[in-house]
Amino acid sequence: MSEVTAIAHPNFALIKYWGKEDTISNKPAMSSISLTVDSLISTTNISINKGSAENIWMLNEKEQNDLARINPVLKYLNNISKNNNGCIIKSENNFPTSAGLASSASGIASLVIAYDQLFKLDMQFDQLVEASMIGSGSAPRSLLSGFVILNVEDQVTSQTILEPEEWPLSIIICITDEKEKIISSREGMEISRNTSPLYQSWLDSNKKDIQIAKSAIIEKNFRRLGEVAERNCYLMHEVMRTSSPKISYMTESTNKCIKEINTIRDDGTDLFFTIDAGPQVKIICKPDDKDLIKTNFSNKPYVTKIVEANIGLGARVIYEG
Ligand code: 2P0
Repeated sequence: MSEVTAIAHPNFALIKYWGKEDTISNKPAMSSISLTVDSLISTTNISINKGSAENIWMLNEKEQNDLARINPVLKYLNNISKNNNGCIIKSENNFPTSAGLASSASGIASLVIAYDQLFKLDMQFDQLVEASMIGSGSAPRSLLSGFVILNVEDQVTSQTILEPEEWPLSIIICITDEKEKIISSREGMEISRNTSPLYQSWLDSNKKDIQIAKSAIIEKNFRRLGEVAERNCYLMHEVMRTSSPKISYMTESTNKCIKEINTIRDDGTDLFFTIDAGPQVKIICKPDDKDLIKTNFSNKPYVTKIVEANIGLGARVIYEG
């Protein structure tokens, strides 16, 4: 086999990871719960750079000079496969990269799955988790389908709580700005850990939020899940805001979306939102309500694009040649 292509979807955290326990293994300091998002796709093709130890990484058809994100992952994987050659990696996203849409999670998860297949490693799931975590702390969640928990107490484990068809909710993404973020999540997390006076209480609140969200998902309690997800999201953005220097990924457009969501909710429709390291607003709703919500946002000048999604599957190989 000379090449393998794998795909993975980004995931949106409902209970978020913001802060690392260890910057080398990249282990998150807190557990997280996410949804895998089907219509956004990262595709990664991998082949061996025969006769050279150099890794080459093309992202959206542009050769990357900075391989700091993928080299440690490849080093970990080469150790298992005993490969001494470099790899040629071609990744593409069908959605904006580095704009708060979790492209690094899906990019890394697809890379790890493609590598495993190219070298026929048949890695244990725990090793896939460890390898992808080195590249992005949220990437292990993109290995799996549905509602996913990444538990970091003791050993890091990742598991699907419910499969997509067990609770088929809809996701509406309001894109407000496609520009790449100025402060990467990686830098931002370290700034927050070192400077935010709220960081300790953010850490302390994680266990409870995980418990509430996990049981709300198991019981399919939409309102309870929405309440804890919004509270958790607000607290993460407060941690960012109280960091020094201040980190703000939310913009005026983001706030206008939140206001509109609150109006729709006051009018009797169940929905909730989450926002990550970027200004885009992700709305979670029941499938019957998605058209009404889309119509509400379709004529808003502060929303540049609306993307619809369902809850998706985990990372998988799509081509071997
Ligand atoms: C999350 N984010 O739980 C949180 C919420 C952004 C806000 O995980 O440094 O690309 O590579 O581990 O995983 C985005 O950060 O960061 C992220 P690294 P990652 O989804």
